[in-house]
Amino acid sequence: MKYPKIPLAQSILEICQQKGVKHIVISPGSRNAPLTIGFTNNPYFKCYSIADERSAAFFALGIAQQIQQPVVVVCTSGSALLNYYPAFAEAFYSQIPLVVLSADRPQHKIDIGDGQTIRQENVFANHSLFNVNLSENNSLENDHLVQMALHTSVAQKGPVHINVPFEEPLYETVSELQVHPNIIEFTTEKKPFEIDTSTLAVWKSASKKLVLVGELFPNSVEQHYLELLANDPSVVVLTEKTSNLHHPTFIDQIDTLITPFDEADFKAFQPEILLTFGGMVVSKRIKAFLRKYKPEHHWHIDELRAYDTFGALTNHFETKINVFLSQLLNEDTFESTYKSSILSIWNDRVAKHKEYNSKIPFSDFKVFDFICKNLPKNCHLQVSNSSAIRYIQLFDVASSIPVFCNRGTSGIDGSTSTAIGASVVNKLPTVLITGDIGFLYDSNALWNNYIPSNFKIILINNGGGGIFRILPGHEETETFNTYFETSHQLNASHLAKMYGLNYFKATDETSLDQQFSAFLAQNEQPSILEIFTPEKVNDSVLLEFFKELV
Ligand SMILES: Cc1ncc(C[n+]2csc(CCOP(=O)(O)OP(=O)(O)O)c2C)c(N)n1
Repeated sequence: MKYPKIPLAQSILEICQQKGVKHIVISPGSRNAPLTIGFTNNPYFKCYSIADERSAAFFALGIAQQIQQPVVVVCTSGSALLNYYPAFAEAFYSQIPLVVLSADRPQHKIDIGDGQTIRQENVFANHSLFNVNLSENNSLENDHLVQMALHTSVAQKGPVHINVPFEEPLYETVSELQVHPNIIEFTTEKKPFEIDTSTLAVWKSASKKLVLVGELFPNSVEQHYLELLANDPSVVVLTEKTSNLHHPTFIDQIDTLITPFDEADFKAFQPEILLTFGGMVVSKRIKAFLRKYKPEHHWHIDELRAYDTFGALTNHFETKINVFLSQLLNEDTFESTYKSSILSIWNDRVAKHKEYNSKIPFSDFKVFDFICKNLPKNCHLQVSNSSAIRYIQLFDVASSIPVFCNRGTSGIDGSTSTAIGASVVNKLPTVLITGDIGFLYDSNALWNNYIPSNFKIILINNGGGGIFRILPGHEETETFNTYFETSHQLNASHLAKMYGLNYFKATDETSLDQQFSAFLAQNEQPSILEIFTPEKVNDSVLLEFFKELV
């Protein structure tokens, strides 16, 4: 086998292999040549070449999101590294183990006028769980730090940065490994958890308990506990599409339920206990409600972090969700009308929703209704920001379909790259639903040789950032069109042609119906279905929906 001659590079490669890191996403450059040569010459590693570092990092994020194991991105020195930042921040807030390996010049060559050189050390410090600045010579300390970084990305769930100085010559190789890093076995201490009797007493005595679930990996909670929650008349469970948690009595369309609420409804809905788990919550309305009508107790369950999202956090239970629920829940039920009264409102909303769907014109709303009804049951869904993920919340999605979205920072800068990364390691075919601005923003995602032939993009082209028409403050002015909506006449047909993707197009219900089945049936090449919706109709259809729910 061929190894890079530089011992520091050899050590890093050895450690990655011994620690089971498999997926390596490499962007081109010279300074990183020792790592690139090493990774690509070892068949143990699955290497990907992606030129655009912003896309490369989101692609890696998509892989790591699915396998929940560290994925390494490797780049050269200079601004290349800074292009990792959007995905790095997303990994931080979405708790995804992304490992950045950046090649650098030795420190004495920084800020002396050398080319392609910037201050790389600790450049992601604000969002990094662990920063390592290796020294040029191979050492025990370097080995230790690299392993600490990999370990931290898993144990603390998030991104880490390893900066590696290399001096020229960079391309020389040897046939024998010269280093044998000392591999450390990290033992993660499992903190025993025991629920205290006062918590149990509070839970038992409360008649209004609201469970709100944020972003969660599928199958994170045992079905038995979901049943116990579902059977308790004092418990209402609110989920989102990204919660990936399902039960017929859980309400998964939060905004549909609460948008029409008046003061009295909100007061009646105000919980005594708010129990939360999972990551980011999409619904702005539930946040506004709980910030105003604060629960007496807000308990959050997470082994690592608890955000005080509603300004009401009283307890952070640092344990696994299943462990906590196993100690909290039992077959006892309590007398309460909390759930039944909410479910009766909910059933009414469902009926009104159905009625509304049947009478509206072709629009984003109608299109999302169609897509959610017609998605294949055995796919994996990736959704972009921002109105796409909000629309999806308003419809039923089959429980067999896992849903993911970059909600850590809610960026529009990497949804397509993330979806492609996820599709590469996913057993299920991946479908991305995206808006036009997000799609155009990340069009370099398609500059990628690894897109599976059954990967599909549903692109909803409403001529700009449709979200801004929905948000308060929308006025039909030139300033709005130019600076908020960024209105345009572009379409994806040329990009599809350039990147060798099948292209389908729909402009109304009939063509959508016809094109959708053709789009799904075709698996020889990745495909785009671009659906053109009327820019100026979409917002009124959505706003009217909320009005007609009452
Ligand atoms: C990197 C980044 N820049 C800007 C924003 C602000 N932003 C949120 S949504 C959006 C427009 C999205 O438009 P599009 O992708 O067409 O989706 P639509 O809202 O029309 O569904 C923008 C610019 C962001 N979230 N991320």
